[in-house]
Amino acid sequence: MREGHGNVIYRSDYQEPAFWIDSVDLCFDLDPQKTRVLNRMKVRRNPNVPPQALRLDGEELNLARVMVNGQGISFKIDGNALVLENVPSGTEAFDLEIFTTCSPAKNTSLSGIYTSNDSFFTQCEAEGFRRITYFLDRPDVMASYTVLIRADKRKYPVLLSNGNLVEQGELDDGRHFARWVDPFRKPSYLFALVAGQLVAREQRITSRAGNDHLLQVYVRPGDLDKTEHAMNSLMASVAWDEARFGLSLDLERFMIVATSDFNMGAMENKGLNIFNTKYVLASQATATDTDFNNIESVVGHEYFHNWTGNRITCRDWFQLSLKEGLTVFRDQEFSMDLAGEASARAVKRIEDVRVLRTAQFPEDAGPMAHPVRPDQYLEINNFYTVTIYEKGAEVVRMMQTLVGRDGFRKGMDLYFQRHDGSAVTCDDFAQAIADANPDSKLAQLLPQFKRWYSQAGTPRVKATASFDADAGIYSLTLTQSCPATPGQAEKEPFVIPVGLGLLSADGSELTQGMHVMTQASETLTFPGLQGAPVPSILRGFSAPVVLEFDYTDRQLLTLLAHDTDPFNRWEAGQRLALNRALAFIAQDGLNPSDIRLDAPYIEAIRTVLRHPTLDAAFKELALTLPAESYIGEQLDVVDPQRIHAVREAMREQIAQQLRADWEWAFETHKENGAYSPDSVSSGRRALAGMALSQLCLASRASSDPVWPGKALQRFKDASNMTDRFNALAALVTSGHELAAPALQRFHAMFKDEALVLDKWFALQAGAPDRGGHVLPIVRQLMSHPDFSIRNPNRARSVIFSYCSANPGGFHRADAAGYVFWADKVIELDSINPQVAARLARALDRWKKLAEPQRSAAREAIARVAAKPDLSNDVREVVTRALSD
Ligand code: B3K
Ligand code: ZN
Repeated sequence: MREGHGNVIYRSDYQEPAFWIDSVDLCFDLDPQKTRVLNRMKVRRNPNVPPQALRLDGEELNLARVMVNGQGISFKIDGNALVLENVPSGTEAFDLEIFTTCSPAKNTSLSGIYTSNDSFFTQCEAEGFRRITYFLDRPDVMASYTVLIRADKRKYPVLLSNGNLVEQGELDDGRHFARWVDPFRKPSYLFALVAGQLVAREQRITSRAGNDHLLQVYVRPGDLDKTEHAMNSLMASVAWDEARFGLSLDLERFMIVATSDFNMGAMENKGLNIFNTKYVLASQATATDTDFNNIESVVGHEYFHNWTGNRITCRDWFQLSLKEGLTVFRDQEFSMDLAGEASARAVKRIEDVRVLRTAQFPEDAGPMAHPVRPDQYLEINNFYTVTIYEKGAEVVRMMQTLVGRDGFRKGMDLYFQRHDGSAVTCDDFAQAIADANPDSKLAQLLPQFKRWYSQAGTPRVKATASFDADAGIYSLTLTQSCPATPGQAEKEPFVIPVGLGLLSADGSELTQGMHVMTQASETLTFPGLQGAPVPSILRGFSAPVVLEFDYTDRQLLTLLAHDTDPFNRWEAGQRLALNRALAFIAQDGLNPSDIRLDAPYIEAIRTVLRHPTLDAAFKELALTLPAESYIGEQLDVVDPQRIHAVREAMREQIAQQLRADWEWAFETHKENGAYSPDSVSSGRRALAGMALSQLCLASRASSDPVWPGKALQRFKDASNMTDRFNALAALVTSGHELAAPALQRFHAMFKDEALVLDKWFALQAGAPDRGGHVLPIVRQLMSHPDFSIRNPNRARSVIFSYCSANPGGFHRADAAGYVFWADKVIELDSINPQVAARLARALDRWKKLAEPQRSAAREAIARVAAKPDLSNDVREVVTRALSD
């Protein structure tokens, strides 16, 4: 590590803070250029820690005054810290007053306090509060907050902060004020302030517990008609947490505010959630079914943090998954419970597993691999990862599997009984779940189970089977291993719950159960069988592992047709497709256009498509081929362009061979009556959209204009964004000439809808590459008048859609994709390091690339790494990528 660039922080170095801050009284005079912040705190020494100077965190602040108990005091600035050597020596509380200024208008990092569309917003997690005032900016310092906001009344009529509004009124010179008091102690990362011209949808509710609450969703004037779904999602969240976990809303008022400039999805500030507009605004004309679903789950997620994150928070940032893994688990359960019946729940489970496998498994196998509870970091913002979130959620899910749903509820109750109001660790959580279920497998195996928190890497479970026909005994041997990850060469065996079922050759279920694996290798025997069964292993994806089993095609076809576990039914279809893709990729000299899919496979997927009782949503998932990135993960050496070509060729084959079936599917699913985003009608739209896309693709080979013409018509006539966008995408992804006028028309229709324009940009930057045509389009898009690299949503819609979501277009043999990537990482780093560091991760897996891409990618990463003055964010990512 080069000196003077920030240091690596280690979990093992944790110490309690040397001081506590009991209360914070903040006074803001808002001005975009120069905002004044007066911070008056009650501070006292922590008697558990040896006496030392008070070191406060601060960044990008202009310090004007420091006073202790009303008197000036000597101080020094040491790097980013404000150091006070001479604060009172006893353990009595003292008053500390600090006056600083900062410039929200110049803050392009969107961390701390910043302006967006002439309004003020804050983002403090993880370490943004130190960009607002000097503080002990760490989650274990919990204080009571009072906030006075003063600002020009005409420009900033709405002034919001956490908690309850206790006073408001007029000031001289057209200014006004509002005073907010948060009744709960909180860490600084949950502080929030919003000021601007905003309007709110309001809803009064009475909770199960009988209390009245005011719910508000604030947006810019003109967007109010797009807030109904967010409000409904919020009401559903409040009701669900009461019903499922007995957790009620603890505030009189709960506010959501949307902003179009936001680094991530949303933020759970106490009583004042701040959201990316993408996860608030929706109307049938502008948002797709996926958008509606995402809004429901993100609104739920942030709301559920009110208990899991805010009432009980993290002791230190290494414990991040304590709140994130648990809250993702809760939002997944919420969406499943709202989806209703078993098949819709299974669809949600499949979607969640798909995210885990296409994003988290590669992370766990790459240079940024880290345990669910990491041991070290350079920049904490780099650790808001799919491992902390999604794998963390799987770890919580396994606990629920081991103690049962009711046992898990008991565990949560005990967790709140023990720790409400404090900052705790992942160990505390696991202990509470185990202690509430003393007779459970979790309690018996707790130390071993907790290896899920400490060991990185995706475990592999290899299954081998044999059948003794004479004795009628089937034996299944399960062997687990886990590959080395950075800093962790050897791994100990995990506790792995393995959902199991056995099917007879004709597809009827013989037995089912849950086996909890604890050893490196275990053999299970099943006596009394008439013939060799078909095993259905890892049902429901009961653990976040890679399951290796040499299924025959015949076995997979049986599972695809008959498995009672919908997850494994879907998985069987994926394996059939994956095996074919891998075989084609490996076949030397095979030209993708010569690919022929075998009849049994085609017949099997035709049966799924035509199935009389399967849900449309399930069919759409089952007929979607494994993602290019997932196929790549199965290979030691990756040629992304070949993977793309093979997958596209398979798609085209399926399009042609099932043409009549796709026509049937489109005709029978295209009409869905009045728009509603429910799971049944959204599933039907998804399947109709897929059918249309396949029909446009099939027309390409025959140059038949009928289906592209129908797609254009549907694009024009659609009454909702899902159908309209699917039709547009069908034209764009099939490369049809009608795509250009349709894109033009789409832009003209939605030129004032930022979130829809993001879709327009993303569709073009992520389109299937034909002979390298996408990169020039990406460059053109970046000089489009509607493009701005400073807006994270827009930057993601073009740059990320190309670099992270379009492997076939990005990994060019001429390295032009990588040159573009390096230029953009460097450019973004000087604007917004968090966004830049996300982009930097697009080349995480460069070591697996085939030549010439491998060398070219390394060169591009090295060029970024050589740049002086990189942020810690980007430096950590590229340094790790280049290390062995
Ligand atoms: N807790 C925030 C994420 C903060 C990210 C900081 N870089 C949103 C969430 O997980 O709900
Ligand atoms: Zn979260």
